[in-house]
Amino acid sequence: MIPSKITPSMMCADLARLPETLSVFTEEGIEYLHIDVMDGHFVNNLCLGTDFCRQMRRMSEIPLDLHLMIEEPEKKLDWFDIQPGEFVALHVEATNHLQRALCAIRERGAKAMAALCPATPLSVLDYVLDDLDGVLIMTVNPGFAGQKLIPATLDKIADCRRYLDERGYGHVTIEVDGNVSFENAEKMRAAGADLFVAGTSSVFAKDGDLRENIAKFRKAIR
Ligand code: S6P
Ligand code: MG
Repeated sequence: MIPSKITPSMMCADLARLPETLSVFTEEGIEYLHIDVMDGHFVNNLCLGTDFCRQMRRMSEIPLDLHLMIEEPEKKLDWFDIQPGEFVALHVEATNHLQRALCAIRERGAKAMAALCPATPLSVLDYVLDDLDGVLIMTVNPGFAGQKLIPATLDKIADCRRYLDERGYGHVTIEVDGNVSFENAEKMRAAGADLFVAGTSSVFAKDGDLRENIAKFRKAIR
């Protein structure tokens, strides 16, 4: 089993307390920072952009985990100054050139990830398995934080782990994103996920302390 890792969703962070939040993340060994980029076309929302990515790289040494919810991402990769070691996920529904786009991410030294909306079948990955470092399974429809888990996506995580293992791609990361609450995270780990997007339903939950939430989340995904 691939070791579990946390990637807090920075669109859920309190920007007024960002330096403090990032110091806690470094001290607690948070592995990635999840950056949601939305263009108002692929999803009905606008969110975080190129300047925010630049700022995050200046403020923290934690590598970025870019989630591009934008149309034709293959034409915009240069905008993001992608760094070696970062994860970059693009939606298979947003490009006609998935294979080429994944290769372009790897050419920059980053890890290429295909993101799938809840209704998108795993078979879209059949002919790009050699070009993938990760699969991002959306467990809500993309666009907004604070939504409810779509229950069928729990089966999809397990199906994805089996699909990868059976084909000899057990090393490929499965990231899960959307209502990854303490309770859901445990089920997602059992289903085979290894990279967990932590948002308003876990690490950034209003009624908890940040460090305590991280400790509780780590326990859930052990
Ligand atoms: C949603 C976005 C996500 C959210 C995250 C929020 O389109 O891709 O990364 O920020 O799901 O977490 P939560 O716990 O509020 O669902
Ligand atoms: Mg996301």
